[in-house]
Amino acid sequence: MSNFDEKVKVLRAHHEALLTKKNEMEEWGNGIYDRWKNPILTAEHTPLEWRYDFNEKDNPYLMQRIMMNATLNSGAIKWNGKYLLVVRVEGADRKSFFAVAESPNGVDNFRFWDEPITMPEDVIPATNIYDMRLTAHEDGWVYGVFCAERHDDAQPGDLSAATATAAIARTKDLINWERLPDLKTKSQQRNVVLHPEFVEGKYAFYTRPQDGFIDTGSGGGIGWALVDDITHAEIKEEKIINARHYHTIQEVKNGEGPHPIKTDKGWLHLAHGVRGCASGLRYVLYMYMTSLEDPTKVIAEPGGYLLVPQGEEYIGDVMNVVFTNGWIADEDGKVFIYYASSDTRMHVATSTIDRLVDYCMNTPADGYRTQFSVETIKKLVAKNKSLNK
Ligand code: M1P
Repeated sequence: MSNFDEKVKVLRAHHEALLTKKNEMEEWGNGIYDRWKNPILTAEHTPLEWRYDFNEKDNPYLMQRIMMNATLNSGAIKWNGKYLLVVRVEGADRKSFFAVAESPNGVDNFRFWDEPITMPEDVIPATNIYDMRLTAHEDGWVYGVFCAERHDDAQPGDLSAATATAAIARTKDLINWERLPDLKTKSQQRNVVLHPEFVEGKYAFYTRPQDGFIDTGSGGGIGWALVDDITHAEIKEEKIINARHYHTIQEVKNGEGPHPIKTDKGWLHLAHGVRGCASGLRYVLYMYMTSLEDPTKVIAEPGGYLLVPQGEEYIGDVMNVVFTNGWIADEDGKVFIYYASSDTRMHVATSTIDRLVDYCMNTPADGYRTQFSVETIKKLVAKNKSLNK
C-alpha cells in the first residue's frame, strides 16, 4: 500500500470512530431533561468526500480542499423510523447550506447523507440560507421555513447591511425540494415557523418581526399570523403572542424554536431568549404553552430559562449561545431536544412530554421583580418545612 493510501486508511478509520462513538447521558440533571455528554454533530462529522480530494495526483499532501467550520441550528423530524436533522452546515467561506444527517436512536451515530441539499433558487437568490424549521403539515407536505439573507442594496456603502426574510420550500422526500415565494411581510423576519395544523382553514405562522437585520427594535416578540395561500404567502396582520419584557431572559430578542408539540394539555413551545450583558448577547432556551382551543393564548410560561450553555458549550464562533430549531416527540412520549452551542456544534437533551408539561405548568412564572422572586422561594421553603422531610 502506498504512503498516500495508508494515510487515507487512517483518516477514514479516525472518522468512522468519531461517527460511531457511543453517547452517554449525563448524571445529575435538573429533573426536567437530561443532557448527553458528547456533541452529536461537529464540523468533523461532515463526510470526508466533501472535504478531501482523494486523487493522489491532484492532492498529494492529502489536504482538506474544502474546510467546514460548523454544524449548527438544525431542523428535526422522525422519518421512516430514523431521527433526521436538516443541519445548518457552515463552510470555511462562511456560507451556510442544508444537509441531512440521520441517526438510528436520536442520540448518537449521526451520519450525513452523501450530498448536501440543493435548494432551488427560483426566487431572488440569497447570499446565505440558514436555520430551517421543519413542519410535517396536515396538508401532506413537509415544509422547510428558513432565513434567506441578502445584502441590503438600499445601503450600497455598507458592506454589512443585510436583510432577513423567511424563505419557504417543501418536499415529500427531503431530497427534492420545491421552492415557494418568500413570505411577504411588512418588516424583516427571522425565526419564522409554520404551525403543523390549519387554523380557521388557513396556514398559521409564528413570526419574529424585526426592525433591522440584527435588531428586533419595536418588534415586540414572537408573533402569529394566518395566511390563505402558502404558494403566495403574505402576512397582512400579525399579533404578538409571546412578548419580550424588561429584565428577563428575553429582554433583547426572542424567537420560536421548532414548531410546537401538541399535547392533551396544550401546545408545548420551545424558544430562544436573548439578553445583553458586558460580554455581549446571551442566548438561552425557554418554554411556554398555548391553548389548544386558541393557539394564540399563552396558558403557561415558566419564569426564566430552560437550558443555557454549560462548560465547553460556552465556547465557539459566537460565544454564550444556545439555539434550537428542532425537536422530535416519539410515540412513547420521549422528546429529543436538539440544540446548538455557540453557533458551532450540535447537542441533544432528552425529556418526555409529561415532564415538559409538568415543568411548564408548575414552575413559577416570572414576577418581573426581585420581591416576587423572593416571595416565591419563601413559599416553597414554607411548604417544604410543613412536610418535614
Ligand atoms: O448567533 C446567535 C443566533 O443569532 C440569530 O438569532 P436571532 O435572530 O434571534 O438573533 C440567528 O442568526 C441564529 O442563526 C444564531 O444562532
